[in-house]
Amino acid sequence: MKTLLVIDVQNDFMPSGSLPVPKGDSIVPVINKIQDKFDLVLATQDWHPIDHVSFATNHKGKSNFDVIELYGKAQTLWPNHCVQGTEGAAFHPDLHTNNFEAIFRKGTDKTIDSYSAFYDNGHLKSTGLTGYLKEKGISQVYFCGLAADICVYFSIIDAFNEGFDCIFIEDASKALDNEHLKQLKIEMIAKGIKVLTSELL
Ligand code: VGL
Ligand code: ZN
Repeated sequence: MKTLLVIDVQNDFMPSGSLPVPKGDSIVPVINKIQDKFDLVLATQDWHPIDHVSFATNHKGKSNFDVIELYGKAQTLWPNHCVQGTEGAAFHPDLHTNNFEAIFRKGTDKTIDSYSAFYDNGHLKSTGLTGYLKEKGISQVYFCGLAADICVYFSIIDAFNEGFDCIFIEDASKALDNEHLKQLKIEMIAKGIKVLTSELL
């Protein structure tokens, strides 16, 4: 089953949102157009409680984009974003969501961040997505969404490490930092992850 995972195409990651991804809105028509090339479309939502540990506002004396240490790992402190049940956490209003067979929410535990659709950043808890895909006999997953260099990237790496063939759809994704994405693409291609554009689907 040809499977697409749409990552975090939510209002707060749009240019007018609280954690804007440059040109984040430009991928919405691309994702809408490619959905009918797939037999199964899944999505994720970043879905944080207001007291989430990744929000700078929850750390006295800290500012947005400061980096702290959490469980021995670097944790960037973000502006409040994708707070559960808010407009910012909703999908972009133009995104076609009717075909989404299932939506996996992540970042719901206030004590730890979760960039990947599969595991939290400490690899402590699974979202159940690996089991969902494996039970359906899926061995290959296409990825798109926001932010390409954060949640899309970490989802791809986890999927790859779980044994899935991974394909990154470049023009259906946008990065917070394009220079960073360039490096990550080199790394992904070196591992055997495929990078392609949507006209090749
Ligand atoms: C994301 C930073 C914080 C993402 C989520 O969806 O890429 N980035 N939370
Ligand atoms: Zn987040």
